[in-house]
Amino acid sequence: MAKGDPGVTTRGRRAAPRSKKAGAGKAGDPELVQLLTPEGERIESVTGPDGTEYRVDFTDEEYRGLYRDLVLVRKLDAEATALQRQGELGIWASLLGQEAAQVGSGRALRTQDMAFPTYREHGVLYCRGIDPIMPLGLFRGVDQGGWDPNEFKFNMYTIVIGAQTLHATGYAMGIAMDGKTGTDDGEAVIAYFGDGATSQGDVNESFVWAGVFNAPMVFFCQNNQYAISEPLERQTRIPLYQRAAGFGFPGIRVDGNDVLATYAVTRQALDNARHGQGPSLIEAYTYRMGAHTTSDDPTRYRIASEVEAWQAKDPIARMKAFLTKQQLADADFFAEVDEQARRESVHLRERVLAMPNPEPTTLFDHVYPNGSPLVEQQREQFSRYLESFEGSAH
Ligand SMILES: Cc1ncc(C[n+]2csc(CCOP(=O)(O)OP(=O)(O)O)c2C)c(N)n1
Ligand SMILES: [Mg+2]
Repeated sequence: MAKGDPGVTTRGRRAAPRSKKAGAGKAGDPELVQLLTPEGERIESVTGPDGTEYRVDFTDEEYRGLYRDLVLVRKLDAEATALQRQGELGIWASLLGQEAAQVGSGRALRTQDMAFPTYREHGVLYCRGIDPIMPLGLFRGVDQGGWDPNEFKFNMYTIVIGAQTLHATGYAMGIAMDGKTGTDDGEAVIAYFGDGATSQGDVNESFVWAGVFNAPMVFFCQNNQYAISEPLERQTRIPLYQRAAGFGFPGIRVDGNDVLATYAVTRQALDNARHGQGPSLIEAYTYRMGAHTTSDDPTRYRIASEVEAWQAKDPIARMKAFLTKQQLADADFFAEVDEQARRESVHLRERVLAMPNPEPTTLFDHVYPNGSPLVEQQREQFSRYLESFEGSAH
């Protein structure tokens, strides 16, 4: 699917509802924006609580493109998990189950929008056009994160929970001060974080700053129900999207396993931000199907029936069911996508195994753009330490 030019119609925040096909989440939760049910049925449009009408208007090719994205990011992610299991990566944080939340929001970004990820946003990274090998270099420990955030408008992965929301808010305030908002071509910023991160001071502080300075921000929370082993009920007594009201900006919950609804809601929030209407919070309601990371064993803290219930809401299965029912794709198409995914994952594996080990002192490169005497001192110390092993068997 062409980046930045998706055939979507989402109507303005105050637009009167037209053909009201469903209030937010007719199919189940009354608070959830959904355009594609788990069975693959299309809901034509959904009217949000403030009267915004959410709908998408993709071409057949674009619907198929979204499906391709979902399958590819899942396959590449599975390959990374396998590589970690074989000792080729130090750790991996899988996106399994969260493909629609990431592809829907990632494709909703316009070229000029800036994204601030956590450590799990491999699907958004893919949508930004970054080579998927980049995060594998990071988790293999041979790279410090190899992409240029300014070139791809996608910042470095952030492991410190919630910290990137402050970076994003500062960046958003900066672009507003530079006069880069207020038009159709204006810029907007999106910050990704998890349900657990909503308990962090940093996230709440960024809500305050974004709210009072009307920053062009979209806070995109992937509520995957867990923060490692801590379930959602240990983070909040109210639905997370309702937190936004206390900070003075709108919040909305979308079915994060529905790529169409996630796209529509994110595109609308970004457009509101770029037009100077300030921040909003999106809670993408989803589920982490795998472990927190490859260092975690989720069978210790959650039951199999819960995982099975979410399997029935799988984001890829529902898109496949939709394409099949609407005769937008046939068996040949699905086989061709699977084959592409297989080829790309083999290619990824080959390239990871061929990644060279870096010179150990490159650790000290790029700490500061213009260097620093203290870092140089540390580099020399470390070099002497390495030299002390020369000639020994270790
Ligand atoms: C400031 C900080 N505290 C603790 C950690 C350890 N930690 C890593 S991931 C994680 C849970 C995050 O959960 P959530 O925000 O829901 O994101 P998810 O991993 O589920 O995507 C924690 C506590 C950390 N990385 N940073
Ligand atoms: Mg979580």
